[in-house]
Amino acid sequence: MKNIDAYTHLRGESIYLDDIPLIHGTLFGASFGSPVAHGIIRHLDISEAAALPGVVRIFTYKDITGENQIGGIVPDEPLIADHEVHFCGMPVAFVVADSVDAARAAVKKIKVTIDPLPVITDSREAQQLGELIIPPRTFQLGDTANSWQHCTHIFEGRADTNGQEHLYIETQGAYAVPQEHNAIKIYSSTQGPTAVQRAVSRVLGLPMHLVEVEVNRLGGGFGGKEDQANTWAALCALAAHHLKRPVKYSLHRMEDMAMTGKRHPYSADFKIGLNAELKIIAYEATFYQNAGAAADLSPAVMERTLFHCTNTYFIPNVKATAYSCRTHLPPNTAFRGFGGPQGMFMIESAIAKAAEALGVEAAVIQEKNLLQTGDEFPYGQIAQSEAPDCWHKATALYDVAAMRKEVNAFNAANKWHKKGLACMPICFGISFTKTLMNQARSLVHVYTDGSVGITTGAVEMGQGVNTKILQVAAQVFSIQPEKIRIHTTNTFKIANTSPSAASATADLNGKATLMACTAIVERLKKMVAEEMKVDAQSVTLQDEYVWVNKQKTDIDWKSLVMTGHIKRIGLSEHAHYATPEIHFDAAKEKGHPFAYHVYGTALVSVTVDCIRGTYTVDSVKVVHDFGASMNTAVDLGQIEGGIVQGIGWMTMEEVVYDANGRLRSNALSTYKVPDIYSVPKEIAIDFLQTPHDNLAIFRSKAVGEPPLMYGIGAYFALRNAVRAFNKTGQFAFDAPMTPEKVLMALYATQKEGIIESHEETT
Ligand code: LUZ
Ligand code: MOS
Repeated sequence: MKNIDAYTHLRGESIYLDDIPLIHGTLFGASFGSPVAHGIIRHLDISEAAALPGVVRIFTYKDITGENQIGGIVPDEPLIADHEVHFCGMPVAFVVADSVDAARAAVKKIKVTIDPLPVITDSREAQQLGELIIPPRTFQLGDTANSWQHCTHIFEGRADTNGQEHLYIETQGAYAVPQEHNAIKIYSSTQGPTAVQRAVSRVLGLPMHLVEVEVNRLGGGFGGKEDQANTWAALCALAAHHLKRPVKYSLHRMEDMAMTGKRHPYSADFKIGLNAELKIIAYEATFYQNAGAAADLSPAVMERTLFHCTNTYFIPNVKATAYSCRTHLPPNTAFRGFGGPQGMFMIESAIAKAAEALGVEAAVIQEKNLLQTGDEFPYGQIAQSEAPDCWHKATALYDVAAMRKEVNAFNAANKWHKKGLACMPICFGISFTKTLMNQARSLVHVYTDGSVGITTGAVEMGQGVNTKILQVAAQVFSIQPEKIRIHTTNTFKIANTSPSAASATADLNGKATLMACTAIVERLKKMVAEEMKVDAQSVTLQDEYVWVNKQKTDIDWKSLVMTGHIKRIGLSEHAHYATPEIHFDAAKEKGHPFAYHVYGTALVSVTVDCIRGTYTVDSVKVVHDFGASMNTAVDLGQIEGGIVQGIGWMTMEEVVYDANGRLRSNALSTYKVPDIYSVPKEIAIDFLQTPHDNLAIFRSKAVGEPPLMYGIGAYFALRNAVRAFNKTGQFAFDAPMTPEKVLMALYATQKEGIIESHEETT
């Protein structure tokens, strides 16, 4: 089934925040962000701005009627700066005017005097100063300290990953409309309608039942709108609440880039020990997460780094520690993979370091250490592993031996162009790591004309979740998709939703929908069975008709529904689903946090121009564990997009802050994302249908985040290509591998690498 949004997307008829018809009297907001990353506010002068034509009012923290606080996990983030600023772009004032232009013109006339304080942008520096968001955490398996003596080879090193701009095509925004009795309705471009509801309720000092949040769809989220849509919603709501007029704020691209957090940069130290057969015996890692100026989701992101620090390998002795470090960057936040990719990059760097020193292909080490069913993760869960199947199918299907031969032949024949190949196996845990978040609800109404309306907590952001939920209902009711409509996500219809995140939205909301639809069907079947004096088991729905004992009757869906209504059978249901089996003990750092894992293997090959440092990704060939895909078109799109986004993070996307904490890569002229010319020339995806039972909706495994991590292979493929040209030079494990860094690596010498490489002890 094709994506149900394809038709309106293609015609430009899909409705995003900025397409909502405006109510008469609507005003427009714009945020004045701090020009300084850290300092004390001495004086705020809004007089000139307030006097401009069209300006209605300028709000500051003094206007907040509730609490000046939007922090979720840790209450450490004021909505509007009061006396101190903690990052460039932190809201200091909110202008409301009768036009967008007037609001932005006024922002330019606001003057603030700030006494500057020292600015920290580096996570290691913050850690040394004791600037931690939460106490560090350590995951442990076996005993690393007593393992090193059993290792034949030991390598130590450092690896770094940079941030990533979400670059959702639709920027952040909100539209707040006051209602009677002080209630407020907010249209928000958010992945988390309940998160917005909570933040607005807190800032305005209103109970949650007076705060309605509605979402039609987003033009992308990628994690950037899991927590950080709250700010704009709360600012608009505050103004609307005071002025009793609708207030809208849709951010410009440069405002969005400067004011919102990104993927967390990480720095890590690693130590890896292998025996003579190249089995990894021990692995230690220390992660320094750059959280930015407030907690936001950083503690949860840090936790997922620990969960994924051994990627798809079994290592009997592991010790991984992570620090969430407070700096003066905009608070970094969720981004597809949620800390997992950073953890996985570090172990892949450790393996690459070992492979390079030992003169073997990294693939040899990777293959020998793949996670098997029954192996234990460092957090105590026992693996149901599809890793070997994915790996062996990929290497056979795409003939990795032939690919490697081709690369070697090319490199022997070409002096100024080199090819590189890397294998990238992945493993990603599906469920929110916070167990309580793994619940969802669905509200299903069947109308007397046989049409069906469904509301869930799922937010459609282009990932196709509504298509999958619709498929669930169509299958249970056995009716045509055209008879079903998925309604907007709304906090007054579905309460206490988890954000659409963690790849889990289709599973959670799909299962709730499955339960709701099944309950309605069961009631209708029982009615038919009683009427016909047959067993309820013998009544089925098929092809829009009621069947009894496998015989088609003349009762079609519509008459079934109408009869149900006449007989006063409930045609609506609200169902609640909570993922079974999962638990986690944070004191012991052990448990069974994930409903299941998704596996896969990618083969990535690249060609580097050794004069210019430029490169192309020739191919990405994947075998991916889908369980049993319920929609191959939607899933294919997710995989292709994930791969390209992952490659972008690892290669060309470079977030640059200067020492004063100001974003320099603040527009698309300076921040480069993959375009049609830089995407892989070939992407091949094999759908591995894995037979084991799982907790996914219709056994169709979650597909949102896992494929992003195939992109990590691009970094190591580039590294291999560079090393085919420069066999002795030392260069750091430092992503992204931009053309500049490739060029420097191509000509790095043994002594003076880009950063000095750490000595190996063998
Ligand atoms: N968000 C969240 C996530 O709150 N918890 C998670 O575990 C998670 N995982 C991936 C992406 N977003
Ligand atoms: Mo996400 S990183 O699943 O919002």
